[in-house]
Amino acid sequence: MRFLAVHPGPLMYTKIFLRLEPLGLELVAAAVRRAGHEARLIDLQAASHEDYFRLVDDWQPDVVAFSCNYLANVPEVVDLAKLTRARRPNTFIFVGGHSASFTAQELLEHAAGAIDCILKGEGEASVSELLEAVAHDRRALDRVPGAVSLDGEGPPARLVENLDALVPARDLLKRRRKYFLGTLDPCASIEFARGCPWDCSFCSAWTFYGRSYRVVSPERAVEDLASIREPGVFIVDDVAFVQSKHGLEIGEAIARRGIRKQYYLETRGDVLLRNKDVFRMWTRLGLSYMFLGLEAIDEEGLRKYRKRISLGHAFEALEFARSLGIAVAINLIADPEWDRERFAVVRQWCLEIPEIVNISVNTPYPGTETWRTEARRIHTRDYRLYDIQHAVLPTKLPLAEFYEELVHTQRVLAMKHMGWTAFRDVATIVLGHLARGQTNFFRSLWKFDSVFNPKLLLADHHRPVAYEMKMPPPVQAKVDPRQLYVLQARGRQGRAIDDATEQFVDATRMGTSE
Ligand code: B12
Ligand code: SF4
Repeated sequence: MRFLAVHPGPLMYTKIFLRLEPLGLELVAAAVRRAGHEARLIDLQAASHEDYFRLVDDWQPDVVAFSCNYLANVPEVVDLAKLTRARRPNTFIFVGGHSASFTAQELLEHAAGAIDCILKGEGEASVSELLEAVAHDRRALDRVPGAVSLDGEGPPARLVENLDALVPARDLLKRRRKYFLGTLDPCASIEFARGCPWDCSFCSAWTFYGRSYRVVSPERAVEDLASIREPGVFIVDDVAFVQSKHGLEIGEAIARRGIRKQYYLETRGDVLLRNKDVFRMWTRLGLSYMFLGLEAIDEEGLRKYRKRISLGHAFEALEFARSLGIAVAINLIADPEWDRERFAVVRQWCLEIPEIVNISVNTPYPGTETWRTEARRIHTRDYRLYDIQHAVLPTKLPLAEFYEELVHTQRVLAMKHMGWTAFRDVATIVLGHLARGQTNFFRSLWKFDSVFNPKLLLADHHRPVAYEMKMPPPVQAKVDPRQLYVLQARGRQGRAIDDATEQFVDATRMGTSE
């Protein structure tokens, strides 16, 4: 069968700071090819809707599969499915990915028949079985693990047993030069581990994977890395190098192979402090950017986000990251409760530190604990606003003023690293990019005001809403994590970490899940 994989368009952040390859979809497409089908992939972060429809008309796929990791992309995916159905009534259309897995039933209802099914969980695990049913017996759909259709639901989604068996179909992605992250231009993505052993209340990374944590073997990781042509590499792991042994072994294998790249990764402050040797080694190997999850700059804020890391430790982690001599970015979560004074304090603090500071807005998502425990009621059911750049909970300031403060703060912070000042600091790198025809980073330096604008953010709240999100269930004081999992939990056995690391995780997490 002809299988077309589609990644939806960019959200706000991707319009400026970075654009990354849809690794999950490349893995699904690879599984489809292994099962003997013909696969193509189009990424609407780097191609237009017209390009997509041209491809559908010319290539006439038997199956179209959308990736929906981001809740904010739901309306786009539903509309594309409906338009595709109108053009090709017999094409089988399905959706998978992170957010689709948590909102399967409502997605099917919005699509009113234009989406044949949702495949929950890890696509590689059961996509070939799904295609088998599509080709030979559509009634068998409800026997495919993770498949949900308007007619019913199959058995629970299955976990991929061995990550080493997976190879992303990177060759399917046209325009690879479009992918970049800051000065890493162009940049590819790689996965060294999957899942997260922590259980932060505002996050759905752990609930999706049933709090499991699996690793790619060092040999396999380095083989994959060696096949990447791009000089920049984004390590997509939720928390990089949870266990030092794994990070050191991959590092040693990279050194042995003489691979030279520049890397970006995201990790936690307490992991950084626990595994200093690993991060020092990776700095020698080419680690250039690190994103540290701190989330708040005061004890109260950190408690609220249930990071059991004391403020002293958070600053110590920042100090250590600084000492590595690499670019460090941190994220702060702005609460809709923030008033002008709180924004001013944050601005002041951020201006005093050299790091890149990213500010996102506290947003409860389906699949998280906060979705069920947040007592403040969401004031919009427009999926498009759930991109952590908009306020979906009631704001203390009038909404227009909240956005003015937010964007003013984001602008002050962004300007530390954008425009001519930033250009002067990295002129040699940028001139090198331009000489090779890579313009993504250079252009990003001047885009801030066209994308981040308080009037545009406010206007987004007044767009007609075609698809309304389902309301959260009645507020619960305590949530049983089993209600949240997409992939079933296997407890301790599902986490590929040693006992010392398991104890460290236990001491730094707040939840009581298995
Ligand atoms: C890497 C990453 C990014 C990257 C790359 C995204 C990309 N181009 O794909 C960058 C840095 C760009 C990014 C940005 C953002 N991200 Co992000 N990101 C992640 C992260 C850490 C890992 C995703 C990943 O690549 N995993 C590895 C691959 C192999 O897995 P995968 O993509 O999930 O795919 C698997 C399954 O989902 C499924 N699948 C996926 N697609 C399909 C399609 C079909 C048909 C099928 C059957 C299956 C299937 O099978 C795949 C293989 O197993 C996740 C957290 C997580 N662990 O999921 C957050 C996460 C997805 N991001 C999140 C958010 C909020 C954002 C931003 C909105 C943040 C911001 N600052 O604005 C932006 C939006 C970007 C945009 N779309 O324009 C949230 C999503 C919340 C939500 N419910 O919508 C997550 C869950 C993080 C979190 N803990 O809350 N992100
Ligand atoms: S450490 Fe917390 S925020 Fe980070 S991925 Fe894990 S559960 Fe999510």
